[in-house]
Amino acid sequence: MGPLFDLNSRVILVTGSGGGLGYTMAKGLAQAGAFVVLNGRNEEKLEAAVKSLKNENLTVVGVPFDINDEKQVKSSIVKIEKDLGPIDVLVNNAGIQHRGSLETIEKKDFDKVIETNLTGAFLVSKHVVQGMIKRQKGKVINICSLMSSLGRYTVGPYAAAKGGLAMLTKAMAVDWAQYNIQVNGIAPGYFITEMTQPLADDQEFDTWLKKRTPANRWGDPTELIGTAIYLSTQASAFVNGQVIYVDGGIMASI
Ligand code: GCO
Repeated sequence: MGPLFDLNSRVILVTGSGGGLGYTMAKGLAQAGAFVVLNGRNEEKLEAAVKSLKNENLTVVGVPFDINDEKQVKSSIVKIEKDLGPIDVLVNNAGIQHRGSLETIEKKDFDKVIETNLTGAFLVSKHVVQGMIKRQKGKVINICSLMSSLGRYTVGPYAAAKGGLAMLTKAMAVDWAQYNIQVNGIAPGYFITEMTQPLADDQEFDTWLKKRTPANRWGDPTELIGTAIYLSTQASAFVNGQVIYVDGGIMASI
């Protein structure tokens, strides 16, 4: 890959990587040479994910913690850095979806989406960045969404959270660039995962989405790996506060 894209001996923490896009990005970063720490709340699911990557001789470990529990976040990061060394790259991927038109959404459900998709990224970043500031070096990648810029009927709480995450990405970039820490975002368009499978199974939605997407198709989760590698390496040393839309052209089109 050459020094620009070198990930060998880098420690990368990917939150919410027991499945979905997080798992695929964790696998791709490990295949590119990184030591990847997978995370998730569901220990069984996390264990299975780690086992499957270890079966491919990838250098990974699993550290279960809830990104919404600051005590767990703090103690887990201390343990990771004690056992494995400094976290060079943090990928804030953990997120949930809760669909429903806003006038029907319960406050507790709205709060949960904001807490997990936005506040969780702040909490994990706040504790990982302490070491990055000391080392004057680090990378943070926030997994935003097409919904960071566009709404879709019944996706209000998620759009509010992901819109906030895009702005938090800029705010983090501004606060931490002085310490040689680059903070950027990846905004996936539509990829088939557990979260979107119900949409892909809906013939009407599937037809609409393919027409709405200039590339006329759903994305393959592995198509996010290249951007994740770029934003994790020296290649993006002077890139700060950018959100890269990996969406088959949706954001470019009316
Ligand atoms: C939905 C989907 C989207 C995708 C993705 C698109 O209901 O429209 O869940 O929110 O998950 O974030 O970028």
